[in-house]
Amino acid sequence: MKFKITRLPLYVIATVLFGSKTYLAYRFMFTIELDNILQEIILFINPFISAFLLFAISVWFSNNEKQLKYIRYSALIASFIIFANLVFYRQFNDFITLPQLFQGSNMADLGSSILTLIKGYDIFLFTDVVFIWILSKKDIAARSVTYNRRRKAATLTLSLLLIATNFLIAESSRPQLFTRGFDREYLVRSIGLFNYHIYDVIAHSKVEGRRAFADGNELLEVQEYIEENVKQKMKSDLYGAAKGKNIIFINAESLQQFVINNEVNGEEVTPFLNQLIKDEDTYYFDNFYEQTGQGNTSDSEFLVENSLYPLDRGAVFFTHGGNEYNAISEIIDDAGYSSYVFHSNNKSFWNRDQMYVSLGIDHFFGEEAYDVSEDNAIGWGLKDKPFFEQSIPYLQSIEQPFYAKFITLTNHFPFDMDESDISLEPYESNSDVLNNYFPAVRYMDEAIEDFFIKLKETGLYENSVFVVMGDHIGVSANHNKALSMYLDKDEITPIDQVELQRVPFIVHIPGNGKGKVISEVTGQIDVKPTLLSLLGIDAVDDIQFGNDLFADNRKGYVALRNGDFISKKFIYTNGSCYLRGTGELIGVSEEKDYVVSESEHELVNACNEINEKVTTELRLSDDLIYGDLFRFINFDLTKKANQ
Ligand code: GP9
Ligand code: MN
Repeated sequence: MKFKITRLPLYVIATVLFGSKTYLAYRFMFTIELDNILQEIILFINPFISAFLLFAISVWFSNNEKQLKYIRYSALIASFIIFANLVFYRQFNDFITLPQLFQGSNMADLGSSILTLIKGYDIFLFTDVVFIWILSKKDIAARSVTYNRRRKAATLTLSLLLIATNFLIAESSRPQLFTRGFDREYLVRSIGLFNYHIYDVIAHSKVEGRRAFADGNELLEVQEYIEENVKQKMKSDLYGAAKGKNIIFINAESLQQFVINNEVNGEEVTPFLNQLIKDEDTYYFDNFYEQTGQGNTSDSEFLVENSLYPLDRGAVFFTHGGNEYNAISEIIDDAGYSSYVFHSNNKSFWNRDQMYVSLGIDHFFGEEAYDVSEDNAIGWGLKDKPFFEQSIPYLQSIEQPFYAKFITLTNHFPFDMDESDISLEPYESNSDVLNNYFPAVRYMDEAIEDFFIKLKETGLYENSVFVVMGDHIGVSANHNKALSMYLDKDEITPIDQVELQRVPFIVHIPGNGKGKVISEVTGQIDVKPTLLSLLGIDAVDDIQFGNDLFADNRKGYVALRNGDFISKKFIYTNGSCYLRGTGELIGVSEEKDYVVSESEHELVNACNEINEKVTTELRLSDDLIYGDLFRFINFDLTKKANQ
């Protein structure tokens, strides 16, 4: 019998078309990294296997028309899922998770950003659908199949066997793949987008179940771990240095450390912050890491307020916005502090309105507190200069002492600026995102400077302590080529990638006079205990994972949300451990599978030891959140008992 395309049933044609399309999308539209030939192969086969599973179901429809209808609609819906993931990926460099789907308000608020994330050539994702659609309408008899029970069962068995093979190769190429859910790119690369989504749905239902089954007994392990591994015995010299003073916390949107003391076109990017850092009243941490996950700004807020890790999936502000917490605002309440957040964006963005109540924040000055017009807004809201300016009267009117957090917004992806606000020429490279990042950062720098000037005029300056912190990276790995050019490097190595996660952390204490640059490895998890110590507040029974940055006996490492970590000696990333400083790879890894010497063996052990702690710490923090375990502790009682 001669092979004739006209004889092929639609479910087979659809498998080939949709499979090829999906492969091309993975390969050329997403920037999925492929390290070896096995990964190339697995990425190539999984789209066809998933497509076969999807379309082969159609043979069970005995009505031929319904069979074809199922194929065309499933092709359309599945294509849309790829498209939605692609748009999301361009923004977050990650794939959609189920909790994120419930962040509909965020998606809607993306506004101008979302348009920049959709490209004309995305239409390619629907070309196969058009073909499938036309074929499904033409020759119904030729395109549909009428199988007997045995053939139906055989088709199903074949698709399940293919999937099982796919899963087996995936699991053997990276053991524990299915237990380490945070490695989403690896999951998609190995089992495909659709199977990943199924995996995600199952994982999410488990999360819901965990809260229902938690009974508080899990707290014991957490408390023991903290007692042994986190708690510092000594107080710092700066303990109480801000007692009774206001705290003015500036959450600087997308501010990365590499712009500090750096130049573009021969001009400083952040002249004000550079000068602030040099000030004798300023402590500047230049090895301070952001530890956020998918929740971006909200994750950085979560870290700061609770000194707990954000979740590995979704934004904890959304998924666990109704939990009990023991946040800064709740603790300092007893010392007579009230707490406020200023941020000129929709109040429900990141579910802040709900989460701030859970965190014990007294008042949230959101968008409606500001006079926002076409002239003074860009991107998602009010520009930073009018934002700070309009915040001053509020700040003057609230009762002191206060803890006030200001969340800036202008320096946000895609870093669009009005011509009149640009005072630093953009960089020149193949990435507009990086190019425009610099003038946007400069604008924020100027806005913060103006804010300081105004605060000095109002007299609030002397009686306040200032913190400036970058919330998370602004320029993602998608712009590495341009970044390497700017940073004068041949390429961005895995170590560079980790180091790019550094953000500025600045503590300015007017009148202190002992400021300096502190280069210890530190991170956002450490902010809460540091602030409490500055205020001279003991939260002895607090359950948290950070250290006072000014005191000794710190943990000595910073865990990133994906399980990577940085310690004095090591940088651990992508499953490999490197010596910090030299960048030398140590121990067994995918790239190097032998141990050279006795001393290297010791290093491997030391690195493994930290790795174990990091894994435990992230797990315990997740347990606290998933089980909503704080509901089993009455911190007021423990506080009283300690008085
Ligand atoms: C939105 C602002 C920026 O209100 O916090 O959000 P991001 O995308 O950086 O999380
Ligand atoms: Mn942000």
